[in-house]
Amino acid sequence: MKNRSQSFIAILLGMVFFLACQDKEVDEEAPSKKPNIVFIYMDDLGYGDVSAYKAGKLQTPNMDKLANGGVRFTNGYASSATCTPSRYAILTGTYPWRNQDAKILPGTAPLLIDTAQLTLPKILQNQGYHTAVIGKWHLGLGRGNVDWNQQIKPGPNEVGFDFSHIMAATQDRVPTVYIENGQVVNLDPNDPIQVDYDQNFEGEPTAISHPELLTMKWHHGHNNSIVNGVPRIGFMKGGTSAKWSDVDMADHFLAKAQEYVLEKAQSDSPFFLYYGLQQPHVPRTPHPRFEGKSGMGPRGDVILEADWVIGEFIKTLEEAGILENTLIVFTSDNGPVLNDGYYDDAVEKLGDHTPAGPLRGGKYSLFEAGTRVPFVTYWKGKIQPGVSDALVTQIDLLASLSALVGSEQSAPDSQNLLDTFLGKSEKERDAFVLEATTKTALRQGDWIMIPPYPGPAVQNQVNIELGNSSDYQLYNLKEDLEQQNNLASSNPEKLQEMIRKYEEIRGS
Ligand code: NG6
Ligand code: CA
Repeated sequence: MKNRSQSFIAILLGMVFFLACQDKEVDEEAPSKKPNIVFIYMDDLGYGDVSAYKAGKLQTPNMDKLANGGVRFTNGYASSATCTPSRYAILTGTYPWRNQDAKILPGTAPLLIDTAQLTLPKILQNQGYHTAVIGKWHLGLGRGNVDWNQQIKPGPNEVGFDFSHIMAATQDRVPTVYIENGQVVNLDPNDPIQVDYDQNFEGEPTAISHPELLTMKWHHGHNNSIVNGVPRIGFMKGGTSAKWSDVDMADHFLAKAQEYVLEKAQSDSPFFLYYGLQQPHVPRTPHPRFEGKSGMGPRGDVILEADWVIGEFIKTLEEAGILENTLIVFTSDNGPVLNDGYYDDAVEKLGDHTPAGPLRGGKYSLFEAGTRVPFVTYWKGKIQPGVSDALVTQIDLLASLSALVGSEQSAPDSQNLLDTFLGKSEKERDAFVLEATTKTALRQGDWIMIPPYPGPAVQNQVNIELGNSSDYQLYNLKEDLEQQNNLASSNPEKLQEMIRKYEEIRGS
């Protein structure tokens, strides 16, 4: 009896062991957890600023690692030639020109995204993702009249981010403090912060009243409050202990991003990190480690700083063992500008570097350099390296990534180009209405049509051609990437076709 029951137990144990092994095998074969998704979103980085695009002289080895190891898009577009509208579009999958408030925002602007609106981070949250934004926000906070000394809401945490560590607007706008989950970091309650974009606070020095306090000189705009010797847009008083150090900003955001991914690498759920770098937007304040490194002045130096940051960040993903399970989207919110309001030698020391590559225009422009930006998808071991000429836009990331994570949620303007982003297809967007300071143009196939607009042909302060003309403009970008031959009068059929399509989309 004893023997029989013993052998019965042995058989039972054997079966349990066998089943356990089976389970393990099944586990190993099952698709691993959903991929982490990281956006590395640059600020004002041009098509020619990334050496992998072979269109400029600056060397960016770490950005190149992404670009040459993933799909490098040559027709990848930001939705707008300025920051806020592009950021609005990448998060909502919606054309920014549908929202008349989607324009460059002051630091005191209310939250631009409706808290009821669908956003990419919300879609990902619904699929079990932990979501975070670290870096530049510039989409407004609160509902107007924010008290910076209290909990600031609504903000990123109310539109889909579980964690936020941000600068409110831009590096050149007050408040010059970091805000974590709605709280100003390191704020001393005895030294409250006040912010105003119309009026100075009595007795506070400005760039006009105290030019001797400046370590960086302003060229246009940027003559209000002085922080760290840099004159800013807007007035600010108090909050001394909370003020950021400009030269440490890159290290600061990097440390936060590293801390976040290291923590989430331990977790069972995937994460989405929207990492908004501040470079090479003005004021360009490289850490002393990078000063003079590019030989192109601070603009080149901060791009090298950002490149180093990206290299460190990728190393962190690698060391955490999650690089193979992380899809990285690397791109920029709009095209390049040299003099954007400070005397910082960006023009003088440029040398033979071409931030826009062969493209016409720049930031603020309807011409290609305004919105055609470096755009890369990278996923080690999953995406085959390659170059794609397919027309893709940042608006399409919402529908595409929604499909990737198995969600059915989407937004009407966003097109599912997942296979293109994964390098498996050349399917492209059928048509795209790009935006530049509230003006719009139609990009479709090899063509772009720019309607007539009043206004100067060139914005003299920044020295950029804006695309304004009293005539229709029609360019074949395949044959004329530099937009030198306006075919509007020689190809009236194409022009009419483009106008019809443009009106159809704008009217919808
Ligand atoms: C402009 C600023 C410019 C920059 C830009 C926003 C002046 C004269 N110019 O108004 O320096 O801050 O806004 O850039 O103030 S963006 O990349 O965030 O859109
Ligand atoms: Ca920008």
